[in-house]
Amino acid sequence: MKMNLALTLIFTFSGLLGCKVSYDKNITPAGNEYPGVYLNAKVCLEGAGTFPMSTALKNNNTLPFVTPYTLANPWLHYSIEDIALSPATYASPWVDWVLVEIYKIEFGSYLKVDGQSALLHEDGSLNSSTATQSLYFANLVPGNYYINIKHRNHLAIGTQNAVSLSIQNYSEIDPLVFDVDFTDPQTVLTGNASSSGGIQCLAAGDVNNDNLIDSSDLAAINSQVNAIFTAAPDGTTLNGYFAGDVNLDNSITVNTSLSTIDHGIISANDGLTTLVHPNAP
Ligand SMILES: [Ca+2]
Ligand SMILES: [Ca+2]
Repeated sequence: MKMNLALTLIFTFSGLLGCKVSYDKNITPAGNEYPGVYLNAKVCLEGAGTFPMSTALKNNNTLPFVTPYTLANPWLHYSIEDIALSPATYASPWVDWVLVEIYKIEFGSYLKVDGQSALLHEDGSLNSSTATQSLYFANLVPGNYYINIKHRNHLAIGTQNAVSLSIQNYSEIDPLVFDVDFTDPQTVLTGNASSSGGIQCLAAGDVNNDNLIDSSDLAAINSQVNAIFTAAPDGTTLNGYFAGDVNLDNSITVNTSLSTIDHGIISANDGLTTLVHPNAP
C-alpha cells in the first residue's frame, strides 16, 4: 500500500516560565520522497507445483479474503497492511497467502522489526492485499535485513545473508527485478535441500506447524477429516481450505494406508526441518 507519509508532528509543551511553545517538525527523511521501503520478492511453494503455480484454492473460492496468519499461535502476527481483499483483488490468479517476516541484527541478536501477509501470485511474485506487486514496509528505513517467508503448511524459508532494502518510491520498482529471489538456491539458508530442477521452494508438508515434517503431519490429514466425519471410511474427501491440503488442490482425503497425493508429498519430505535466521523455535 503506497501512502503519502510526509507527516507533520506538532509538539506543544510548557516552558519553564509557563508560556506555551509550539513548533512543527517534518519527519520525512531529507532527500527521500517516502520513508519506508519496498520489497519485491519471488517465492515458490512446492505443493503448488511449477510456474505458473496452482491457483485451485482461489479458483474454488476457498482462499480466504483475510490472512490466515493471526495473533494466535503459531503465527503471532498482526499488521495494519493485512486488510480484507476486495472482489476485484480476489479475481487475480493467487496461489495462497504467505507471511513475510523481517529481521535485523541488533546488539548481536536477531530482532523482528516488521511483518506482513502477502498474496502469492501464480508467477511467484509477492503482492500486497491491494494486489500491487511488492510489499511496502512503512516503518523500515533503507538498510540490510534478513527476510523469512512462512506458510501455513510448508516449512519456512529464509535468506542466508542480510539483503539490502532501499527502494522508497513505488515508481522505482521494476516488476522483473526482485530484491530477493527465494527461488534461487543461492539465496536461501536451506541451500538446495528442497529444490527441484534448480528452483528453490518452500518444502510442503508441515501440516501441524512444528517446523518439522514427519509422521505426525501424515496423521494430521486423517484427523482433519475425522474431526468432521467421525470414523470416515477411506476415500472420504473434503473440499476446502485445510492445513492438510499440502498440494493446495482444495481437497484432502482420509486414507488409513497414508497413500493419497497429500500423504505422498509429506512422506517424500519426511525429516526436513525449518532452517532460518534466527533458529526456528
Ligand atoms: Ca510438522
Ligand atoms: Ca490436496
